[in-house]
Amino acid sequence: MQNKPETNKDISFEGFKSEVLNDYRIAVISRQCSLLGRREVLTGKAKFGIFGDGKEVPQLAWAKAYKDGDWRSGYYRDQTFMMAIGNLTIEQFFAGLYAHTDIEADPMTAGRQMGGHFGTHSLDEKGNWKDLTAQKNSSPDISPTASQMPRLLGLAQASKIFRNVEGIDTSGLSENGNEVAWGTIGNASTSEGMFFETINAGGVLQVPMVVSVWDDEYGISVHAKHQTTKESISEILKGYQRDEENKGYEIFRVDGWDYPKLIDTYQRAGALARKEHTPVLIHVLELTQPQGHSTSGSHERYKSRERLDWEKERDCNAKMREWIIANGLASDEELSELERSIKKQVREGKQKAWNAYLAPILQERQEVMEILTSLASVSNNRIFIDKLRNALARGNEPIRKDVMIAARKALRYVINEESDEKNRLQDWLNGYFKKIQPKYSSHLHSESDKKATLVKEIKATYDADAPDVDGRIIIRDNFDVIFGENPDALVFGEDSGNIGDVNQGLEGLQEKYGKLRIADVGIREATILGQGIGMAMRGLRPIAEIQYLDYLMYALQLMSDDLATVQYRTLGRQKAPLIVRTRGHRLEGIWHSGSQLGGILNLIRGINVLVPRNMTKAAGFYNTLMEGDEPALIVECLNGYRLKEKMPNNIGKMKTPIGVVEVVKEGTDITLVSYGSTLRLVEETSRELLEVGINAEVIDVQSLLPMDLDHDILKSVSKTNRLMVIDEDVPGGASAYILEHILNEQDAYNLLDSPPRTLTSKPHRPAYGTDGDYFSKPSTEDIFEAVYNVMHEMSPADFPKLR
Ligand SMILES: Cc1ncc(C[n+]2csc(CCOP(=O)(O)OP(=O)(O)O)c2C)c(N)n1
Ligand SMILES: [Mg+2]
Repeated sequence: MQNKPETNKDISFEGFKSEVLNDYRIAVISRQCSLLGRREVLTGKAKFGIFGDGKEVPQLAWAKAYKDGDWRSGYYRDQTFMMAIGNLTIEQFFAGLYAHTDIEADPMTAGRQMGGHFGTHSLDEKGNWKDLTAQKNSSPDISPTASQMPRLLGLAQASKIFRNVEGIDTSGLSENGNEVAWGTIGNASTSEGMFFETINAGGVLQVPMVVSVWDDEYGISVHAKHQTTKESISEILKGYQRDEENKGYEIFRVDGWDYPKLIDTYQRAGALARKEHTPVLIHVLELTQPQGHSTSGSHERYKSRERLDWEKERDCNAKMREWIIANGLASDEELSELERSIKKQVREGKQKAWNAYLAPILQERQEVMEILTSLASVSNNRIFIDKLRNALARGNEPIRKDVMIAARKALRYVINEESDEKNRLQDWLNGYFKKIQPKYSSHLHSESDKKATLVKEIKATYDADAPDVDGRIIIRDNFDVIFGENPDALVFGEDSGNIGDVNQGLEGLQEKYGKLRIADVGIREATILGQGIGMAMRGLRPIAEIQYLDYLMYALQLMSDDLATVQYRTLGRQKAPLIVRTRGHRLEGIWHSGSQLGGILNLIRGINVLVPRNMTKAAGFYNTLMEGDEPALIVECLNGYRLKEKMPNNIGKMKTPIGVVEVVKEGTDITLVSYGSTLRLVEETSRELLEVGINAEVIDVQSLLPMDLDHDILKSVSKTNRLMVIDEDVPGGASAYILEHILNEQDAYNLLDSPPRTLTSKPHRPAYGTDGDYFSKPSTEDIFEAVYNVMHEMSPADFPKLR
């Protein structure tokens, strides 16, 4: 057996043969799923299909090198791999395609993501860790191409931390850091900046990651000549190849149809990464797309006849079939028989998945039809209700939307009627929303008993002679306690290690806790974020530091697309309780005083956004988050590190509650709502306002997401009947977000005696220098005059025009 893969040397011929045939079986099942999957979309049963056809064989080889405890971060072509590691059945494949909302039927995403987005369960339904070392793990896929790369870096780095940091309880999480993180990416997606950023960072960090590039020469219709210099990613990454003098990558090139060589390559890559923590790149060439890119179009439109013929000839499954016959492992007839039986198996699996998907909806439809029948019998609008009922009855394959349309529209025909049947319909609808809406909306935040908002407040306490210290001392000493008490906690960012961050909030901690836990990293915000996501998914407690809020923009796409959706897109079966630490608000100039919170808030629903006004509050937030299981962004006040605060005597213990506001000054005339650095100005102004007889109540929001769960702002407005929201974001930014919450969520409108106002910065970026700041952002004079004007409008006699 000339071509027999080396790694299988010690198994018998029969054993080898059956392993090969089993692989071929999986390849054919996967292909058949792709073929039928496309048909399901074209006949309207599923909405969209993107499949793994043409990429089957390398994934079989990869699966052989994949061990329990390993992690995947890949993309939509990986169905064969998921099947080969035993994590995707035929029924589950189709359940995902149909958007079956039952997590048992579609364990990948409970119908929330289109098919082809894979993942495994790290948590049980209560949010407790499963034994990750006893299962094959996959992080949950997302659609933006290359966004799987930064997370891959973190998944791999976790192994390095588990292997090299003392004192971490690794049970159920790691076996001495032996786990490899395997990434996959399409050839075209390597054009993304995040790919290159991750490759560079992986080489610097020397972490066990193996990146496979599935190269089919295309990215939808765009050929490699428009994507990649020299049309070859391994060619241009040659400089990363390690040698005697320098660490780097091991780079392999292998054809995607060459089964024995693929097995050999993946075994070598896995061993290298696992043992030495050397990163590896495998460029898998000559792959194809038998059905084109996705169900959205046909590749005949943009591929030449020659290319299409070439793809037919290079089809990896066909090549594997030839190889099996040429090596005497099975005959043509035997394989044909196998293929026939698989076709039947896939057809049956598909039908089972469809029936299971449809069954609850048919039941729900039945309920509505019965209610509508009886409603029609007592209604004056019988004809119209019957019409709705009959339309609903007609379809063989109803969806929930059809059921809802009939039920909700029917209600309109009985607006002016009273009957038991109408009550029944109303009850049914209300009950239905209660039951069904969570299938589409639950788990934006954790629903476990470690939910961040469940962590109880512990106020900072003080000795009678508590000294005033710089704010940064409080944050530093608090981090000291966090790292002392939590061996699994670590922080990394630009300048975070050696000098202990640009404001010395981590001063001296690297010496104490080591370079792996208090780490300097390159200037690469997206992969700093990715490191955090990956490590948090594996059970560590990372704090990713982004030097300034202004530069969060580089990481924001991943916060939005990946971090914020982890719980949601897995129905709570994975989590990434990453803390993103940054500093912002007032300093100097366009890119060092940003406060772009409106944009941030609206992009990262699912992440807690915390804006403490001082370092004691900030420290308390870190302590709260360490006890919870949710991700968060903490924006410290950039101008607060040198301001004096009293030193609490319960550093490391105090906890700032999440979703709770604080009334920092009581008053009766108007409620002023603010946060962060601006809050200090509002507080200052509120004292000046007293001098002209205006007694304002000042509220620190401090937690923007979630916000004021107890509706304390409403309580304040019910007393003052006037409201102003003040911040340093642009008009329509975070102030509008806060106002919307107070008006819609808290229903404050009826309590107001004056129009609610916002006071914000100018719509442009803040100009440089003290005067630049003064004319760009709200000053105490601006706040004073704006509040005064509200009082003037209310009573010009008591408050004559100021200017
Ligand atoms: C950031 C981003 N841009 C565009 C898309 C739309 N899109 C989806 S797949 C794809 C092509 C990817 O090609 P390649 O990486 O070679 O993977 P292949 O599908 O060929 O396996 C594009 C442009 C996307 N999903 N994400
Ligand atoms: Mg491609």
